[in-house]
Amino acid sequence: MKTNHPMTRRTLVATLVAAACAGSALALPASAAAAAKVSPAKAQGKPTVAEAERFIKDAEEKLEQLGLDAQRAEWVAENFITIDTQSITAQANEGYLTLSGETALKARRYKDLKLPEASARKLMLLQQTLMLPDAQDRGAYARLAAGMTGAYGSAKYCPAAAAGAAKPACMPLGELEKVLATSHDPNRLKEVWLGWHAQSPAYKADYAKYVELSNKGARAMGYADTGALWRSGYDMSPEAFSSEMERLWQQVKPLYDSLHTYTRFKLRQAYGASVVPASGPIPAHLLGNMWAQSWDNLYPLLKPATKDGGEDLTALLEERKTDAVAMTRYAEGFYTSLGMRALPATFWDRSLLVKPRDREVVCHASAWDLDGKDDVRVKMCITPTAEDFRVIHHELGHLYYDLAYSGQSPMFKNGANDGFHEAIGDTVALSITPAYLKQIGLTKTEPDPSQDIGPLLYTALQKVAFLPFGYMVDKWRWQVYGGQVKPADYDKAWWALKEQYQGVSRPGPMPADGFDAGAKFHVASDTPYARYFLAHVLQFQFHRALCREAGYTGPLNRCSVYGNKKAGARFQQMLAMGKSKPWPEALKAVTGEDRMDATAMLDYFAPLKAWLDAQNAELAKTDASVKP
Ligand code: X8Z
Ligand code: ZN
Repeated sequence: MKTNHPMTRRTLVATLVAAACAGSALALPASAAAAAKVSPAKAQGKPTVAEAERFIKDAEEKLEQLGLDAQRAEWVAENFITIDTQSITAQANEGYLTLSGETALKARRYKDLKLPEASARKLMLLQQTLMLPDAQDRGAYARLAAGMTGAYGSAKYCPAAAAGAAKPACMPLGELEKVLATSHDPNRLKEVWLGWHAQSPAYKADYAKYVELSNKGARAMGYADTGALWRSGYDMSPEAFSSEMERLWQQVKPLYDSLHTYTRFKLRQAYGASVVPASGPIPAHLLGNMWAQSWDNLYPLLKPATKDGGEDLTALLEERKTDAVAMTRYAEGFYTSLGMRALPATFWDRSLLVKPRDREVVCHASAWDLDGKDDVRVKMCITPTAEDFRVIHHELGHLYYDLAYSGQSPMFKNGANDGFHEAIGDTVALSITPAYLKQIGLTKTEPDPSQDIGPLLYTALQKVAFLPFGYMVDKWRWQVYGGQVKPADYDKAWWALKEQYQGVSRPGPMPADGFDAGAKFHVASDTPYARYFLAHVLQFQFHRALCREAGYTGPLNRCSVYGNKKAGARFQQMLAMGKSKPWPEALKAVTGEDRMDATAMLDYFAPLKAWLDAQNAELAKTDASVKP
């Protein structure tokens, strides 16, 4: 999620991520300029193209340096969660926010000039930021951001002691997630689910204050609110972006509905009709994941009875005692097989790959670039599971993107849009096929293609199940930032969306002071989320295109581009463009298409969709046989 350029840093600058339509001048309230005590520009008289070019060059260099300094402070804060490191990162972010706000204001002086294309794009990107004129507001904003990230990272559920027994140890998120992934005891699942969701109310008031400050900063730059600023980052208007999201969701919804219906039937068989209703939403604690965002942990309960699901990668990795470095080496090996460079030695020296025993860290996986060149790192608490095997490929995707565009000028050292950044590693991970695992010696057998429904179901439980979650998180934030949802209704709105889109329900009544959205990392750390929805669509589009480039014509789920230099070169060509062009051009460089399109995902899962619909028809007839 983190990338090298300050433009993609998730707290202060997460909102800067991409481009609005060129030429859409953002109306700056005169009062904001006055309050900022920043003259629109020092220079007097009519601005010239040469002056604008100098301004842009100077601004992007200074912002890059300050952004990298802030990034370094954040790296330390997330690797050592203490009151002091939070204070240091807040100060660094505040400094960055001051400069980016001032720069955005000054940039307006050049808005009527006819600049070369690249400069015009940079000028537009420079204005996609918050602008908080008041130093106190900036300080408060930065401190709240650091505090919430730290609070999330160190939160734990401390179970009460049973009568007469010793108090059990407090459980960090990783342990709670493991219970949700492996236990089939609905009471235990509910306990850990509720236990984790009882932690976020501690920073609900901070979040509400943060939203107010953020909106103040967005409005000062002429945006309706921070949600509109986020939606302006896609080379189109915020309204057009909302429509794009909805269009893509409608494309994939029938596939999701089939998966949801099948899952509910199978969970009803496993847990009984008193726990899982015959229709309507599924209780969220039964889906194998704290946020019900991916359901692959349910595979043992849901797998087709008559089909071979292939070898269990988690069991294999555990059995072989594959350590964090070995997991990362497997991922690196995929990228180098495509013709990309080996990771620099500093990556291995400076990354955090294992959860430390003796200090608090933010374990949520992230990828960082600390110098805009090659000081790239991962921070992740790796365990030997199939899930982490995928996640480390995901994180290295961020780093290979960073490395590929490091030759661009600072403003363009970023993904074509943030969905692209999230899609790179996932695209590579789609090539982790049974044939590939056999090729690298991780497995011994390769199931017959007639047995593909099992693996397809497994992948759908990760990727298809994710889609409505990927959509609703920011639907909620757009409403919160837009002011339609006030703090008293945070949970009501959150669960209305969870029920409407995901079809999941809260496993207990909403507490009065609840903040369930805040139990998700990206809300606590204010990382935009629509990017993951886009990435889930884009990765199949990229995969289809790379397989085509490799000359592959069979079913998409059997395609691995491992070792294919031609596909690698095509991918690399897009990665090297960074953000220098509007994203449709980057998409075209790989796929030949200039629209995001879920048909690649639908093609990939077409055999599964047919199978699910047949199963659902059968199960509907036999539902009377489920446990009472
Ligand atoms: O946050 C992440 C990555 C880091 S960018 C591990 N992901 C989202 C999540 O965990 O909620 C990847 C998929 C969605
Ligand atoms: Zn990511």
